Amino acid sequence: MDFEFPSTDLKGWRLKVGEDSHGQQKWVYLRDEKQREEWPQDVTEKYWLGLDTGTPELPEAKTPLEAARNGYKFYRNLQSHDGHFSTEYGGPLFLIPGLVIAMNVCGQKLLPEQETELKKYILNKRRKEGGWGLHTAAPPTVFGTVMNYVALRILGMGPDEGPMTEIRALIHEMGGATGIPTWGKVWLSVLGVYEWDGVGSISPELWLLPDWVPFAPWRWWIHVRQTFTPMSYLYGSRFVGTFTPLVFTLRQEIYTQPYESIKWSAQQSNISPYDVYSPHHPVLDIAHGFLAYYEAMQNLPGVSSCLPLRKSALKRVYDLIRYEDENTGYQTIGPVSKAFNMVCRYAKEGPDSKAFKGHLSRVDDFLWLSKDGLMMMGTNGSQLWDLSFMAQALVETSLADEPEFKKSTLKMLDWLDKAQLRQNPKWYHENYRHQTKGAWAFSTPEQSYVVSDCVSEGLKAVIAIQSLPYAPKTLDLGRMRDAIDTILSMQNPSGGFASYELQRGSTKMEWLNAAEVFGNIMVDYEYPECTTSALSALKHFSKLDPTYRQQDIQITVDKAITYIHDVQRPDGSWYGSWGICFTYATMFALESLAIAGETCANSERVRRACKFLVDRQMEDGGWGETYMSCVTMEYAQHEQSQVVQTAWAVLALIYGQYGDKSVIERACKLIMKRQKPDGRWEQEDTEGIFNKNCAIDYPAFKFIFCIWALGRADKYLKSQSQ
Ligand code: LAN
Repeated sequence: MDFEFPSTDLKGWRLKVGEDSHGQQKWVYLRDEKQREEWPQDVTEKYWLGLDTGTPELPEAKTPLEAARNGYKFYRNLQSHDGHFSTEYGGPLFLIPGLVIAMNVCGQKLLPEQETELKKYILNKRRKEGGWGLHTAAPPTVFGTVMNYVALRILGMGPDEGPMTEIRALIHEMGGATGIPTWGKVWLSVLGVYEWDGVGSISPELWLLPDWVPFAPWRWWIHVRQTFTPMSYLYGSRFVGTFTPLVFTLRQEIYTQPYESIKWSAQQSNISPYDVYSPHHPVLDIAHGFLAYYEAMQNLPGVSSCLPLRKSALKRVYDLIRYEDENTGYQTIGPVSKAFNMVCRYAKEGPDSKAFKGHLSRVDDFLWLSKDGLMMMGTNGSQLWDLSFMAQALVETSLADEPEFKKSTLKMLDWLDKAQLRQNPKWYHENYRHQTKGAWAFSTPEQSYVVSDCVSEGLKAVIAIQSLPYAPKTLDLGRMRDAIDTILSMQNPSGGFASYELQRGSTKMEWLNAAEVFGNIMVDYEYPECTTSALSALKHFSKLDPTYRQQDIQITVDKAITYIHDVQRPDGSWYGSWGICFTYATMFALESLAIAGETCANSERVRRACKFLVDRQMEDGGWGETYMSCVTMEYAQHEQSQVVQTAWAVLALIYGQYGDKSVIERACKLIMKRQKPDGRWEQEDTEGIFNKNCAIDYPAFKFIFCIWALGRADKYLKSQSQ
């Protein structure tokens, strides 16, 4: 019998924007026909649900600028009433299971419609090989397959319903769940289907180390420490949810041998070869070996709760969890810590506590309904990031000068105004946070984290819009100076900028990387992308206000350019850590060099970079890289050109003032050919990456960068031919 995917009536879904906080996005389901009539679906909702948007056909574009205009005519339909562009942000496949397990152990249920759509999403993203990988573009792993199988079971799928038997067979074929990577071990232990003894020590005592210790956790990359912190609480207190019948059944389903016969202590370093990207460093295994003795003491009944060190470590860790929750309005920095923190608050304070309820109130922020079902996003949206680029693109292409787009442009400024962080976080010192005064976060202000490139692109967007004669000067120089202070505070001695903070420790801390599926996660490394955003923001600002911290800005910019020079690869490219991959980073780096006055005409570096790109232009005029470039650090050719990467290459070549205009013309033709009659571009392959190994989608990029590249190319091609 054929199995039918579960689904709800998509006509019942609406997107609520800004209900609880600025920029918030939340999908709600209207069961009642009358409510649906009173609140009809708009184009944004229809678009993201894959329904007919009814958007009109536009006059055929004859020039790149006309195509850019058509593109924005379509894209502005997706602008919300508050000014931002609501967008899905999916890709990673380990997020939903974390949330589903967390809700389950806390005795909570999502709405039935949400559960149905979550199941649909998981099933839709199942690969032809039969399971799930780390992200939607990757082949199955034990982590992806076991976690999603467990999620489906909790969401109500029977053990033999639809494809479940097949999936279980694949799990067994891959060796069963014993070899699941550490983060999976932790989630399964919380649920009660793995034993904490099988998890290498996640010692909360590390948070008792004095700050001067070279590997103390406050020095770790923020995402790792904010994930480690609640994990260490759950590990240190050996938290396990209620033993329901499902727990006992799952214990029999996901292993290749009886649960009771598994030797758990031997599993600590058992990580499935299907999953490993960063194998444990011997230092980590040795540390785990020592800590195992200490942990054995904690485990002795009656002894564990009397040990003062563990007690004070747990108290310390719980305080840090509370600070993080309160700083972020219970969003936390991201979806992984969100689910873990929620369980910690439940474990300590119970289901009726203010803290736990606060967490529940911010679950929907991470859930996005797509045409494939309900997903958990990489963050609570990408509001600031998408909007900042779009604003700059509109201004640089001169589309912002056109009367029909003025209102939309002003709405963006209004959004930016309300999204700027006006002060440092409440628990600034206590939670080891970087200053945030004057900054913008990647998503919403409530999330509250500065990112070096988000504050920079946010500021650039404000400067761009406020340069328009019709725009009010909503952000005065004082507020921009706050942003500048924060940007200046984020430069590392090498001249490069990292993501959220300064680099706080040695790269040797990578030896402690216990998340086997990601690379380069322990340290906040410097990135050419972030560095470019920062240095360009400083430059744009200094034109506006040449007196403010003039010398600091100049020194910072010079050092940043030196860093960009230093990390250029011999083949002329730059490696990208947040977008795919060499094309993405090379676009940023060439923007930096253009600011330094370096172009093909006078710079061998720029010529080398342009040659790198031009050598990779495909037959059809486009560019295409797969995420494997990020994984292997070698250019991986996509079999099909991608409009987003083609747009990045066009922008890069324009920054470099590349002379052969036929290269850019052919690229524009390709982007125009792929445009639909209503101005949209279809979604192609994934655009983003993090931690070297996990792809993440930026679906707004196909609009933003195509419009930007076409509009700029139009000007560039004209100026060249004169
Ligand atoms: C992001 C998304 C945005 C991204 C850019 C601004 C593009 C980048 O230039 C700097 C780093 C940043 C902010 C970034 C860092 C890591 C994030 C938050 C993500 C890729 C989105 C999801 C990812 C996060 C770590 C996912 C949760 C998984 C864990 C490993 C904790």
